[in-house]
Amino acid sequence: MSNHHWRTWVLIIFVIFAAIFNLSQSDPDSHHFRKKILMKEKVRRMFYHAYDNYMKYAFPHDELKPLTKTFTDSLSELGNLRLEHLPQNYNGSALTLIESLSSLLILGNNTEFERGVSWLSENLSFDVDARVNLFECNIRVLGGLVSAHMLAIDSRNRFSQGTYKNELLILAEDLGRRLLPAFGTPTGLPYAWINLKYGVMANETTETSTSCSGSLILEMGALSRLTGDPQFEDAALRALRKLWSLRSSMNLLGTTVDVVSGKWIEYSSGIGAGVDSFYEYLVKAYILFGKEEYWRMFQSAYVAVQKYFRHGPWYHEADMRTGHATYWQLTSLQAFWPGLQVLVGDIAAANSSHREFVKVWERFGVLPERYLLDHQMLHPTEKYYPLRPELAESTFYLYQATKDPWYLEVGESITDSLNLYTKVDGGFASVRDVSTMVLEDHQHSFFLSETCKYLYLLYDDSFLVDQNYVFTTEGHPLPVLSAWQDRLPEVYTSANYTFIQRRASAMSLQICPAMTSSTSREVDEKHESACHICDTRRDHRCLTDEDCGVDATTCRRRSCSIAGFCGLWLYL
Ligand code: DMJ
Repeated sequence: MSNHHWRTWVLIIFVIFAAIFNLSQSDPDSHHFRKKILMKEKVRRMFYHAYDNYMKYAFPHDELKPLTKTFTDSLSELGNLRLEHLPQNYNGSALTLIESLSSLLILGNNTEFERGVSWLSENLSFDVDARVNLFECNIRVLGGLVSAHMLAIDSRNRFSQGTYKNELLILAEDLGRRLLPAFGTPTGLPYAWINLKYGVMANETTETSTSCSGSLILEMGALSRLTGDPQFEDAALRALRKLWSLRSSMNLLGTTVDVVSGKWIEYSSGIGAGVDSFYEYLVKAYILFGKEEYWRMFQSAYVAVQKYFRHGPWYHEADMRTGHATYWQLTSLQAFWPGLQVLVGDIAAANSSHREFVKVWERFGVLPERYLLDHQMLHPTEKYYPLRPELAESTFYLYQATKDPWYLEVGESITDSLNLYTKVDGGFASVRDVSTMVLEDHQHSFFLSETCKYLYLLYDDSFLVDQNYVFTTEGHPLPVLSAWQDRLPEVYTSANYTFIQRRASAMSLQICPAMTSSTSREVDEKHESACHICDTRRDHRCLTDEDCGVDATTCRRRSCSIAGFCGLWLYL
């Protein structure tokens, strides 16, 4: 071949490569594919920075103090704001390791998972004189163990042949039995606190929260199904039923209740602290166990939330007796709500709330614990951000439901903020004050069980491919097994498609928030109605405004345009 020919061929090959390269640059799919790989690596590095530092400086204690590179035995401190009855001789339960197990598997690190399981099997004991919060211990420790056990025995053979002998389940059952005395109250509502060695302490407080007594059913139910001992599920279900029976005529619950008298102590509630996972567990228990009872409770509770707490994309708190708004505050914990709405198919509402949380995240760099909506300012004392997962969690669910690449960008911005503001040499530190970004010496275990996990799953969901899971409120996956279903929920059977549509859209029937008149602040009955009213003609064409319905998201009446289409909003 002549020199000239060579040059022509080189040029042709170059042009072809350049064209392919250019095509892949401009192809949005491959752009997102590359972004996912990049981000997945970023999140993986984040997880291991947190995990390795915990293992180096804190293990087998509970949590890492990343600034001083030391540890805290914090199980007894969780939810214990006044730091009462702290144990003297407690040396930790490897809390962060337990919380990391399912994340390790999702990241594909079977070896480290197996190493963790063997250490726990040989060393962990719950026979310790430690007073713990029932809710926290249930979601973090019991949930972590039960989930890891189920993942260890599933068909993917994650263990080197025959080395796993149900040790995590044995530990979980032992812990479950130590938690049971908490339910020994006249109402069946459990005490909020229990000593792992001695049971309920003398003069223990009888005040508990709605989430503490109403969100135990996933872990306790799973434990019963795995051990064949119904006591755990029975106790959790009895408590849940009792709590539900205490609802007001508006289907609202308060935030705290007395476990002996069954009387409400705090009548105001919302979807955040002290209540959040109650709603979450109703719908997730329905998915995991297929019991219609959970769905019925959820549906009524959800409609009440949309009606009395919702204000546009925001949710305020209200008094369970009157439905009147009490606190106009955004809290960081509320950011899980759009994720829950995705589970029930209420995507439009989920998306609009999620966007508002993202705006607040972007304004401060992270989500402040509490933000005063009526004054548009930070709460004077609750300015912290303890590495919470809720926004990442909702972002993951919304991406799963919509595949809208915008959510990948949100995940990127969350990841970048975490790396920028909270990463230190010894791990990831909580933010004490979001207005100054001063840090706190604490890496919470949920950073590994939830925050990193949901961010990772946003970019790599291969773990979810051949199995359906319900994620507990602490981010621990529980496989959805047909053997556990009372009856397979209709939403999961494809035979009756019309029914599925009806069921999915039952939640999409947006409920108009209960309007309060600005002067008397009395509930204006006129506005209390389901607000998704369809157009009278199915093709969205119209002759007059009367042919158009009411918009599901804004609750505003739609009007008929000059061109004869429904769709322009008439602001009432
Ligand atoms: C987690 O421990 C759980 O998600 C719980 O339900 C409330 N939130 C924290 C993390 O923010």
